[in-house]
Amino acid sequence: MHSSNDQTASSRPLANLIDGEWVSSGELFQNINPSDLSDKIGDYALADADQAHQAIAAANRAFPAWASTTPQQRADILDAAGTTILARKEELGRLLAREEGKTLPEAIGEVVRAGQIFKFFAGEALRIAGEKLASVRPDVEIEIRREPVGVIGLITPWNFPIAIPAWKIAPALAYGNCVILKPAELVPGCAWELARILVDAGLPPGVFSLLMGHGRVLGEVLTSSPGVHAISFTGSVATGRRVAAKAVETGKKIQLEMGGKNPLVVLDDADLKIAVEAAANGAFFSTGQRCTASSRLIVTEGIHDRFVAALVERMKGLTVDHALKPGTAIGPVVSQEQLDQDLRYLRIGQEEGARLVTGGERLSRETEGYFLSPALFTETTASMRINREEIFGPVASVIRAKDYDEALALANDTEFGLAAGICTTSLKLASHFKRHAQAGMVMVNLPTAGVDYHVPFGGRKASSYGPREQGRHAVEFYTTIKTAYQFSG
Ligand code: TXE
Repeated sequence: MHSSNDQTASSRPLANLIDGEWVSSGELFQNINPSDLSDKIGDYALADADQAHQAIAAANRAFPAWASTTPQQRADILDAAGTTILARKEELGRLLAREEGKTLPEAIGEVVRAGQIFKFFAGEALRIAGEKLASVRPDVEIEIRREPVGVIGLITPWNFPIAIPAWKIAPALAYGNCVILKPAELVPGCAWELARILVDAGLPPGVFSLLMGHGRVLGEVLTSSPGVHAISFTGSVATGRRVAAKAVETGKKIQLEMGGKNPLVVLDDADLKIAVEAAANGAFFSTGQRCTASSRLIVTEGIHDRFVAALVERMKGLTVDHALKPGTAIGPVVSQEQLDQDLRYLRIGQEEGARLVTGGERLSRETEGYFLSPALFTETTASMRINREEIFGPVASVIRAKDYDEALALANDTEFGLAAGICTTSLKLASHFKRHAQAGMVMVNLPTAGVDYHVPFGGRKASSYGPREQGRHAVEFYTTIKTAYQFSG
């Protein structure tokens, strides 16, 4: 084992951060660019279970002092981290596009979002409010205050390699918690840079640790250790449920963000241009690898054929290529495994009787990568697997509805409930949909994907569990309430 304090981006392999030290282990894994399989981004050290236990112990040692820092000290560190992220947006955006495969403009946008999140929570650290109430007993006063939870394990997926870690780390630190981040195996690069930025911003040792490596090893330690007091997870439904079951055994607070099968309803009275743009963006941008992707396009009879024709036209104009190439609208699928999953669902859809009107082809480009043309199914029904299971690729299906009522019923006919959208010019139906869509987020004349950073994010049903993420509401998960009584008679 090698340990040093002068880890730089140019030295290899990139190490884990445990108790303020950059720690390498014998085992390494390679970070490969899905746009160009010959482009090796770097070697990263795989943390093992012992190192996970060390990080947990260090976080518990660091917690009392960190929890007692002033809001100003925490705000200054978060603000400094945000400033650095924003100043390095181009370079971090390139790294993100290289390791995950979203296009460079999308990647830079995600980096900017991460910077803004740190700045937002720098402000929130100064706004931790409580309540004061009179007691039902004479001369007794009651204070309701918020305190940090303790050590928080963060388990993140590959599809937003910097924004998701940011929106979990920033509130956790703002409210005085210590953090252990376990990023997804496929995207250690952005997480490593984020760790480096946080160290440079002045975080004391142990307050933040980075453990790169396998979920089944590190995730299991984080979810089962009594030294971790809360787990915030984003990923698949199956892993999320497993994490929750484990975490409950040791009484942890849990927050889960999982899949979606998000409907975008398009009504006869919709502005066709707006509807096509919302569908193309929501379903296919970021290669459809967003939990908020519009994967079910529910379209009423009167506009169905015009909408399908215009969307197919728009899809044909979307260039699929290397994520860093100017003009690329859709980058590669993230990995061979994910590509296999997308191709499997394309076959399933056809076997189920859906009509593949365009796309779904493996594409060759100048560089060898996981390129897939955006695919659209029509003549689909709500019961088909392609309309019930999360595909997580550039694949969408159109479901025909006879009117608004049927469209709303179809929109809600899913085990998921993350985002739901409607395209209409009717104020009455837009308002009705906002009230009756069974989802955590509702969009009118907008794609289901694409959300602001300063307001709550999350869903219902199988999509989410526990308090919301982001915005002021993040305080619910990252603090615990204390009710204090004082007699002053
Ligand atoms: O997800 P996992 P994967 C869906 C999407 C995708 C599929 C698989 O359909 O094709 O999930 O992706 C960690 N204990 N989504 O394999 O397994 C893991 O290391 C604790 C949708 O990437 O859920 C990673 O850090 N942790 C989703 C994180 O969990 C464990 C976004 C997520 O990995 C663990 C991502 C364990 N036993 C995938 N096993 C969305 N809708 O946003 C793994 N992990």
